[in-house]
Amino acid sequence: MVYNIYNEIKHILDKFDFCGEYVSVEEIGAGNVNTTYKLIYSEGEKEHWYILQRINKIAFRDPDGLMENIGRVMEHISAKLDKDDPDYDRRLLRFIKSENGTYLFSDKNGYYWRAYVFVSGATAHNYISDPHLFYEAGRGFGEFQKNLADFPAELLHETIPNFHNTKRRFFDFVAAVAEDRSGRAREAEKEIDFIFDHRKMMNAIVDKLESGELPIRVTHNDTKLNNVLIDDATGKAICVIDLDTVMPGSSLYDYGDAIRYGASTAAEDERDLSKVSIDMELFKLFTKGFIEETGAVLDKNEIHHLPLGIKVLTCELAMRFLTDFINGDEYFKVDSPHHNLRRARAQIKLLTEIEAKFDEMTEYVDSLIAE
Ligand code: GN1
Ligand code: MG
Repeated sequence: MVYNIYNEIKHILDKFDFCGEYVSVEEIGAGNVNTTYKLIYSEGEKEHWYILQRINKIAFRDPDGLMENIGRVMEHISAKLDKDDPDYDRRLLRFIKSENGTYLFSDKNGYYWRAYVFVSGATAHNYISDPHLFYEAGRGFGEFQKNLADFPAELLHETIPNFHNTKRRFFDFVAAVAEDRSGRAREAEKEIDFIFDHRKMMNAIVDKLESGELPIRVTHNDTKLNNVLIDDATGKAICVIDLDTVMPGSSLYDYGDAIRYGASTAAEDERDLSKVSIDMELFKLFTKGFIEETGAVLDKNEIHHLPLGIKVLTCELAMRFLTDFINGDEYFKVDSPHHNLRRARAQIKLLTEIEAKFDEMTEYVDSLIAE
């Protein structure tokens, strides 16, 4: 098995400036879009660990712009960190140069690759083993938001145009249903109706951004639990990763997507819908960590509306999974032909639970707004 993976990537390895001799490769990560490998190299007694990633070319059409964004964001964040902190290096993504002098290599098949130093002694958790982890995730993503509060948004490329533009995504969804190119729409009639019924709610953030009620901020836009590394020794958030979608957006997106994924009582693709609900303790822990970090940079009305982000992002993801199911699984990695439909159903159930707790969530968030 290791042998096969090696064969898949061996033509890439000598394109990057890794230290020492190749030892091993392992595919890692639970990413639904890019493909990620962990590499081990050795130099005498010393081991060097790296991450190598193949960027999904359907999702990301402008890898150069994407890497330029990450470079700028890293530079901005590094200026805010304490250079004397022994963990300074572990708080940043350190990319490895490729043979062409940039941080990207494009192979014969048009795939783009990049590599960076593996952040040692830290874990990207897919599930919450200890509730405190989610408080730290809130702090980690909150700190990221805070550090970018003064970043000039106009410097960023839009790596996936209209990424959280639910109005545009709704049109894509309607077009997919109308075309029904894989003949799957009739299997998902109930779910399709649910999305139509939630259209107005789903547009609420875009409406508020358009009217100026909510400010545009530089946001991460993909704040799943496994996109913040937690230090194994201290249990503290150390580094936010997966920066491909850092773009102008809303703080509600980052907050909402993190709770959608992390405070759910079941996996994103759970089959048994009776297990899918929202864990209010986890919701509170993340919220506390997030507002502790961002309380001084977000405005009060924005904080008050944070729970709207949970509803909108859960609905958006239900719609994205459903669209991809109807289109024949073009975008997300799937384990079977019904995987995207299963994901959509789990998100719909989750949204129903979130709607039932919405007032309680808003009350809690309001209780944390500083006077
Ligand atoms: C994708 O690859 P990953 O798992 O970090 C997706 C997110 C979705 C998520 C759902 C660029 O993120 O938007 O919320 O799957 N990323 C992109 O699991 O589309
Ligand atoms: Mg990821």
